[in-house]
Amino acid sequence: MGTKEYFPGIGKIKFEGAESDNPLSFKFYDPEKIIGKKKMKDHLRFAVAYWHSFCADGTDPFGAATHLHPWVADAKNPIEVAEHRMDAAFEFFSKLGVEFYAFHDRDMAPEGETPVESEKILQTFVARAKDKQQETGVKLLWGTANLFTHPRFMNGAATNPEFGVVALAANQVKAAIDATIELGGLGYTFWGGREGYMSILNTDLKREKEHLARFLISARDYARKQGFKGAFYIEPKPCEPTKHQYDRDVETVAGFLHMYGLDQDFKVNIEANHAELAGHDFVHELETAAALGIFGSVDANRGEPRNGWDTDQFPHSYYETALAMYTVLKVGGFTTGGLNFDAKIRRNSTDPADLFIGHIGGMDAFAAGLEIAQRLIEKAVFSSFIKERYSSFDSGDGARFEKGDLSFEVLASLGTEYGTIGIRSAKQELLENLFNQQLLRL
Ligand code: XLS
Ligand code: CA
Ligand code: CA
Repeated sequence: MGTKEYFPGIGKIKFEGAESDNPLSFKFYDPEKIIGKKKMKDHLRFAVAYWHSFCADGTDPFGAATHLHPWVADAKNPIEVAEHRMDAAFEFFSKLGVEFYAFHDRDMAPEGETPVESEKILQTFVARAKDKQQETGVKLLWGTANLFTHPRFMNGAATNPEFGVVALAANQVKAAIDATIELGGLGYTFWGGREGYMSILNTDLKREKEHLARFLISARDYARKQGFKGAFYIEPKPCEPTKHQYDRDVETVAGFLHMYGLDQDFKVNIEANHAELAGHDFVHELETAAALGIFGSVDANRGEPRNGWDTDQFPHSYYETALAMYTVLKVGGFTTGGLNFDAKIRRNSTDPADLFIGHIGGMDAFAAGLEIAQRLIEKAVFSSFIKERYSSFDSGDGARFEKGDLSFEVLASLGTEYGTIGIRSAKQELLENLFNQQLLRL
């Protein structure tokens, strides 16, 4: 199986260190290096996104495909394209040296004429992927269903105003859950593709949100019944393709999960670009998820701050990756989750090597971020400052307040005793300088 080589002339990518001039080598990602108590690769748990790397072809609203993939060119029909694509994908995962990948059902298997036929095709490709996983040791981080490309989903999937579409969406999700279980997936993701609306004039918002909850509850129950032990993720995004997406951001999703009793099974898959679209820092979304106990996995990419859309570029800011990894370390690291490169090379990056180079840059950025974050933890650069900043709650009335032992009247009466208080520097500039001091010590 898979005799043809799709990335000829490119071998296994190795760590060569920061001084190397070889663009096809890692400068900072040294998988076996121990950081704290774990190997770098076990902290970072990198995954490649099947859709951007092997299905996207550079098409944009203004122009035709620029990425003329050999796995498309050398195939006679859509099934053969999908077979060759899978060969190319696993060759790429192995050469890059990632441990995981993530996929939508339709990335891997073309849709058939009927739902029954589509499921059969998917099962064939799942069997093939299972062999490939065994052959290469690459594992599935999470699976998902594409509920946004087909025209039937133009008004949403679980939130579609037509019941028949909701049922078809369930049919597809059931097959994708079965596929994820069969492939030993550690997670199953729900990104609310078109779960949202464009105009309130044609939308019953309350009913749609209730339908979304009902759909997720029954999908969860089904998956658990089938023995799925992994995590369910909701991936927040504020807009695009709809104007108002229901899963706006981490805080919104947390409220929704609590309201419907889904918070034990569901966590969030946080995408950097989506955080930016929501007007948040990536690290704000990570910290919020950590604080609310729903930190799950990460879609590692970046947006373009001067564009208002989801550009899905490869991450490259060490500042951002260091901040992100700092939160990941503080929360105790990934369990089922990892860093999935939901990122695509630019339309005008057309060399086969560019796909490697994009991933290498992202992996190096997170490896460097991890090293910086570990140093911030070891040196307790911020934690000691923050501990001291809140120390008035550690004992006395402050501690009684935290425990809920003070009535509001008592709390208010205590206020009279404090007089003028509160002018204490928050030292932001100092802390920013300390951050930069560690950042440049790679
Ligand atoms: C789109 C999303 C999507 C999910 C998986 O904006 O990022 O790719 O990650 O459906
Ligand atoms: Ca994503
Ligand atoms: Ca995205």
